[in-house]
Amino acid sequence: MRTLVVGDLHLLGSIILPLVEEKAKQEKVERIVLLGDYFDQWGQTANVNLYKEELNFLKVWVQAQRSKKIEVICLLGNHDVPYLTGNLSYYSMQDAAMIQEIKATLLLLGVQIAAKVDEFLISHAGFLADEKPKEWYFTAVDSSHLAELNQLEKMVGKARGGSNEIGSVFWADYHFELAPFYNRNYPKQIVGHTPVTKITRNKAAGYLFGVDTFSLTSDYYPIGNGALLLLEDGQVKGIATKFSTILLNKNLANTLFCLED
Ligand SMILES: [Mn+2]
Repeated sequence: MRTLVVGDLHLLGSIILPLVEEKAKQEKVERIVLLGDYFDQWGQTANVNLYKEELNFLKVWVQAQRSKKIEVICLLGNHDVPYLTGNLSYYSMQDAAMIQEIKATLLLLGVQIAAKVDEFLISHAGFLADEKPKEWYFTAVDSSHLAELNQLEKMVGKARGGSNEIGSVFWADYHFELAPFYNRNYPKQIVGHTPVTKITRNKAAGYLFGVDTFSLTSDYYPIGNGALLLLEDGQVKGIATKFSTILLNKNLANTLFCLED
């Protein structure tokens, strides 16, 4: 089964997901894995309209793919978990009604922590060292998991400014944690979370792929080239998109994240 893996969205789904849809069609993809971090973007946490529009876009888009019999697996990132647990971060938006709407939609979409595809373990940030995914990580989360989700979300390693020795599946840094402390039980992993300029493979760590190619600098310039990862029978291929050109043009024309009332 051909699977497309999509990096962190950060309120850019209305730009990214149509590109994903186009490539999914061209490549005859039957499964799409979203690596999470649907929300939060530099300087936009008070922009309730943006959250509302992007949340709605995500919901409608995922449901449309599923109705076309494309399996869509929605993984959870460190920017999504606070909206489920209510334990908000400084980078979370604060509008109470919107937070409830985000939580309800994430649960409706059936968000989960990890997925296993063709021997690859896929998650937002990755499983480090001797960390093992629990059985429930591969199924949709529900209210009985909130305490454990909160614990995992608080495990931030030193490489990301936290006090833990190493980060959890929501926080592991690709370069400073996941590669040097790579998990010998799960050498084949695909992750987002750490911005990369292109699909990145760490040779020393076996088959460790970083796919966070849509993240932006704080002044909204694309860091990555917007490539997607295609997985077929255990073989990995990069799929180019027009993302970085679109972003650059929107940035230059000053049409990104317009506040409209
Ligand atoms: Mn992210």
